[in-house]
Amino acid sequence: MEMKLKNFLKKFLSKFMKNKKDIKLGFYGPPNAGKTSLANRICKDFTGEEMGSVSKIPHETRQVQFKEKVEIKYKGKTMTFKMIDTPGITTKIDYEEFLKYKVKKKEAKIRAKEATQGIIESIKWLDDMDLVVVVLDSTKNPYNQVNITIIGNLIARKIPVLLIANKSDLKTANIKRIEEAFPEYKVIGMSAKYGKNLDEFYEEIFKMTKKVK
Ligand SMILES: Nc1nc2c(ncn2[C@@H]2O[C@H](COP(=O)(O)OP(=O)(O)OP(=O)(O)O)[C@@H](O)[C@H]2O)c(=O)[nH]1
Ligand SMILES: [Mg+2]
Repeated sequence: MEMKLKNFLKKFLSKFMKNKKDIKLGFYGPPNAGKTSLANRICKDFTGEEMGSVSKIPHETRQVQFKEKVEIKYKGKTMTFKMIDTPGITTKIDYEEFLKYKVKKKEAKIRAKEATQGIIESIKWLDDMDLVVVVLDSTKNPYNQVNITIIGNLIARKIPVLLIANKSDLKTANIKRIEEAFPEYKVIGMSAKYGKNLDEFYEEIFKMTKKVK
């Protein structure tokens, strides 16, 4: 009985005294995995607006982007999030990589510099997140230093993590490989591009909000 009363008071206070701010939901991961595509889909569904631009050229997002007051409705419940889309994290940025995409040398050098700054910003903001969605490209081997470092950092900071095995629509997608690389974490196979499995995504995000400290 005492426990029930305690829980009730906690809920009551957080609801009516506004002592709980919007949940900060971050999208993290390597470049080109589909972070912005996923964030856009959610934003568009609930606000009608997009979050940022998407491109096949890596490091399209080079600055942390915010979207405040995104009210997500799922199964009769509504929760308000502040969404944060971040620049892709990688260990090496070489301006020559951009030349392959027909970006001019001068522009490529600027992009490489901005992308490097973007990674620093992404990492700086990590501590501020309440929940983090790590978006991975499921056609790629997930077991690398960057992914392990991002996930390890989140765990050390006690920030709940959800892994997205994105691009499940592609033939070479391998969701199982991600599950096996990170067996301790929940993995959802989805396609941000085609909006596949969004329901499972919302279900899990709502569940995770209960773990927010
Ligand atoms: N086939 C397929 N392509 C996808 C999917 N999600 C994203 N893409 C494509 O992957 C590319 C990168 O998508 P973005 O959303 O820009 O990826 P990002 O993780 O934000 O990339 P950075 O901003 O560079 O870190 C684009 O060409 C997208 O159209 C998906 O589910 N399936
Ligand atoms: Mg992006």
